[in-house]
Amino acid sequence: MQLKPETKQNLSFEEFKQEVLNDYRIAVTSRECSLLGRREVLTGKAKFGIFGDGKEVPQLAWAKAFQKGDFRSGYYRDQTVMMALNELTIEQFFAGLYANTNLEEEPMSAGRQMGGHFTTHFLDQDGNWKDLTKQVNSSADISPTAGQMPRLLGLAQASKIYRHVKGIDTTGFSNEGNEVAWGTIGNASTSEGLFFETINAAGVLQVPMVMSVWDDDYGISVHARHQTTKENISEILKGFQRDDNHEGYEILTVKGWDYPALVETYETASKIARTEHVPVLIHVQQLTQPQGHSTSGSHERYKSKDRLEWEAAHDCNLKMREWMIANSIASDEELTEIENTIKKAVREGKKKAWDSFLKPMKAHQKELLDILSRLAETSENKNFILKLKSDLESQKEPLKKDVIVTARKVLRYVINNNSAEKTALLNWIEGYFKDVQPQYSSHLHSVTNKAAINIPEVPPTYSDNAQQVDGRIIIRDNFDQIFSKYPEALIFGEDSGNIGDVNQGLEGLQEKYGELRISDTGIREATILGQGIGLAMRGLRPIAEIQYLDYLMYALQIMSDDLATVLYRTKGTQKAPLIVRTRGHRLEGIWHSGSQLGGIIHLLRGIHVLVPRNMTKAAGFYNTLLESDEPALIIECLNGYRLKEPLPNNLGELRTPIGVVETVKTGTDITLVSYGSTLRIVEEVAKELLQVGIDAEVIDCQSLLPFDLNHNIVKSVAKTNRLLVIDEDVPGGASAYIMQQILETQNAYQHLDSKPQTLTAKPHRPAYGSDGDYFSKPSAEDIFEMVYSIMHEVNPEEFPKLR
Ligand SMILES: Cc1ncc(C[n+]2csc(CCOP(=O)(O)OP(=O)(O)O)c2C)c(N)n1
Ligand SMILES: [Mg+2]
Repeated sequence: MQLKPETKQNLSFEEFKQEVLNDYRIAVTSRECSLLGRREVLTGKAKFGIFGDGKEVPQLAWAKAFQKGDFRSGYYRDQTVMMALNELTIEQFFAGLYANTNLEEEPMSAGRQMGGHFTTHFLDQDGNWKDLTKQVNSSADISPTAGQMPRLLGLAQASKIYRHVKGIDTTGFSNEGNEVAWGTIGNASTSEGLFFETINAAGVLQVPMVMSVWDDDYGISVHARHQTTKENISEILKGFQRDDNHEGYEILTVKGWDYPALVETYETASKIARTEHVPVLIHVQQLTQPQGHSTSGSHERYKSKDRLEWEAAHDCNLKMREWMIANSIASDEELTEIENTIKKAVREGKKKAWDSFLKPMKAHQKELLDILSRLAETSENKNFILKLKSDLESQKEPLKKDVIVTARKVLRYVINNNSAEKTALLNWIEGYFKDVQPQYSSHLHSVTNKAAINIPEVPPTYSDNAQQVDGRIIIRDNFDQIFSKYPEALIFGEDSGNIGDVNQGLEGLQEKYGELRISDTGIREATILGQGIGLAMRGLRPIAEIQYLDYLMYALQIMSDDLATVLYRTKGTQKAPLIVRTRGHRLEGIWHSGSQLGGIIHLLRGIHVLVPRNMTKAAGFYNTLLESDEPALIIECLNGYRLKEPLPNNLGELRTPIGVVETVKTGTDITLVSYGSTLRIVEEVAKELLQVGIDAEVIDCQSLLPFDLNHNIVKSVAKTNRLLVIDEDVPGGASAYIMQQILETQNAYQHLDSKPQTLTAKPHRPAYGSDGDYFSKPSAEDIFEMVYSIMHEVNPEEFPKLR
């Protein structure tokens, strides 16, 4: 190893020495946290621990290259860089381990994520953007390995957009696109498709992304020979290396215990990515995992004696220590003293974090004990109550759950008691839930005035002689308005750029707004989604286009694990108001149909799911969402682009409200509820039903998540006393959810005179072709006959049996 990295030669030796010593202090602090962290789990104070031991030294080098305004998207080994960037203290490290729900004490997720998930705050307490150029930024981690990769692509691409797209106000978001997006991944997780998809996409897009692979030869117990061809990720990625004739990557390799080489490597990577906007891959080799993978097991079970010995000798902190002594930066005694001081500081920090964690529980415990003392005196079950009280009192380290369990159990002993003391207990329980439940359940959606449900409706308006046009014209002209009104809006997807999407809803817009704003992407749904998340996290307004609803499945994991949880898992300190555009429903075949909606709505809680029945409604949803700060999925009707609609004269302005149903036909006999393309069939059937004397009310859900916030459907059922939900999803899919909302949330069961029913597709995907469709999905005749049979049951004389 050389003594000093080149770049540091302008420092005096004394300054250099102090910087190295300071780095070593961080490495030792981080290691000590890992060691004590493991013990906290094994003694039961924390549930699970996964730490950054063995990965400390490369992160010291990374932190030096990390500048204000940069972004991180990494994984659970990155505690050292967070400490080196002053974004993680000892107390905060332990607060995360204990799941402290106080955001000030546990700023990573307020206890919502297990330790090892690192976040900085992009938003202030009111949900407004902070100045991201003046702070270091860490996008909140997620647990699925490689799940950090798609978002990383968007974080990097934002720099490119900010550097090259004119007209965007970059204040607080970018300094001429000079920001690097830093990614980390474990060697084994590079086996995931998301890794390769992201690497390829970043090479195509040429974005300032620096990707570090922490390579310790293992993924839990599985050795590299089962993970990676040639057991070497940088070797097999060599084809991505740029050369004189081709753009590509800069690929660097470095040993994870070689401090000066690491510092130099990270400096080089930063410079290339930052100035040239070229992606860089740093393969950090020969790392170790001193305590094994996590608190769930021990690595002695799967590592050989030789390997364990090699790891002990190549521990990066140890190698750094040896190098410091060899180069007279510090003596063994000096370093031992530093280590001892740090050990003490970590122990103290840990204790402080535990005390703070327990403080609210102890206060609640005391409150309840006082209430129970008084209550016991008024109750004939005094002894039972006192027993529960003394059990609670004996708990020296109670959890929130322990306290409320006692309160709720006591309640059962005072059922017939009407005293003021019982009222005090009831009030206390209510207050407790009011206080504690939001600590676990808030921020699934925005709590700002920009929440989508707060954006007021603007109905479409029409001139007297409004033209009837193809639906695609309405969506196209509305997008034109959007891109001229919002310079920070951009759309990208397969075929979205040059030809203006497969249905020409973006026709001509690339020419008008440029290739960076209206762009084609590779066929890579997960990273299209990730691009959107990263761009949205950096203040842009992306619309990620997934060509067809069926192919959303490739992106569904990222939508579910990442996008849907951003606001929740950060307790409102980060957001990604991404709009996902797709099209589907009612196409004739196993694919291009809407059979997955039940799955989608259940996997995407946290994202609005909107199912407009025509393009005017869809246009209005885009306009609403661009005024809001929330993510949403809009599913346009694939068979709606060529259907005629009257052309509104307020495109760009009209807004469809979120969570509001529309009654498209009033009626008195039965309420028919549907959405999307199927709704058109229901509307037709409603006309046919009139011919046999059945007057159905038809309601379009429009928005599945959120669902009928005004509870209008129950008002309809109160009038008709009958309910049929029609859906092209499988039985028990979205229709079951709709039914649950109507019967349970809206209490419609009280008004029913007939059995509430669903009419859905067959349990299989629809077969190909018009006949396949007819025999797979609810047809007009199916709907007619089902409504008729319900009415036959009510009044067989007026409606004799049909078949
Ligand atoms: C998608 C997914 N599959 C499996 C896991 C369980 N898991 C957690 S960490 C891990 C091994 C990761 O190894 P590597 O990427 O080399 O990182 P290291 O822990 O070695 O730093 C596995 C399989 C997961 N978190 N996510
Ligand atoms: Mg590994």
